[in-house]
Parts: sequence; structure tokens; C-alpha cells
Amino acid sequence: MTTELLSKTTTAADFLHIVERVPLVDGPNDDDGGKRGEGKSGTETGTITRTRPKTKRPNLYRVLLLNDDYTPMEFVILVLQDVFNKSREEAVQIMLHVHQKGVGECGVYPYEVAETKVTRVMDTARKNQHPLQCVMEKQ
Ligand code: TYC
Repeated sequence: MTTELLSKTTTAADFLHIVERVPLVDGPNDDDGGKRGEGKSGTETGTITRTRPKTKRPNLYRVLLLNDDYTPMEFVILVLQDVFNKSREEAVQIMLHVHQKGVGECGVYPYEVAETKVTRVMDTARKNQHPLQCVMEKQ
């Protein structure tokens, strides 16, 4: 289960830490007029705080490149290196996969990261007048 929670793209910022206030003793008001722990019963009352790191899996999205007949292979390779931080060798492999199969995965990211990558790809494709398409889908 732990390995499932800690995917490659999960960072410490993806975990939500919740502080839960837990009454130590049930019952009447804890106000003892400032004489803490000196109640007539001798029973200490109060509130302790317990931190319980609650792990929350971020919703992950696959970013996909779509094939077309016009975008130069070299342009796709450069996009994969630049936007998705792939090595030249990985980028060539992914580009060829997309070229042959029609679609291929560039990476899996939390929503906002995936969205930014799609926007970067689409912006650079449009500026260079290539029809390259990039989409994201919930994993
Ligand atoms: N099919 C394109 C060509 O032959 C290359 C290409 C690869 C285009 C991947 C888009 O996502 C793509 N020039």
C-alpha cells in the first residue's frame, strides 16, 4: 500500500497534514480558574493536540501526445526534451511510439502540472505553425 501511495511524482507538498484536537477527558468544562491540574478530583483535564499526518493521494493525469502527418519528428523530440525533461534517447523512443501507434504517454502528473505541460506544448506548436496535439486524461 505504501508503494502505491508514493508514486514517482508525489512530493511532500502533496500530503495534507491535519491537526486533530482530541479532548483528553470527556465531561464538564475544563476551566479550573487557572489552577490547571488542581481540580478537586485530582483528575487532570484539558485538551491535547495530536498530529496525524493524513496521506491523500493526488489525482494524477496522463499527458499524451497525438500523432499527425505534418509535425516534424525533430520538433516532437525537442518538445519531449524541453517540456517533459526527457533525455534525447527517451524522447526519440516516445516520438517513434506516437508516430507508429497514434498516441503515446509523455508523463503522469498532478492536475496543475499536467495542465501546464499541455499548455506549453500547444503554445509552442501553434507558434511554430505545427498541428501537434497534446491532451491530458485522468489516470
Ligand atoms: N508523424 C510525424 C511525421 O511523420 C511525426 C510525429 C510524431 C508527429 C509524433 C506528431 O506526436 C507526434 N513527421
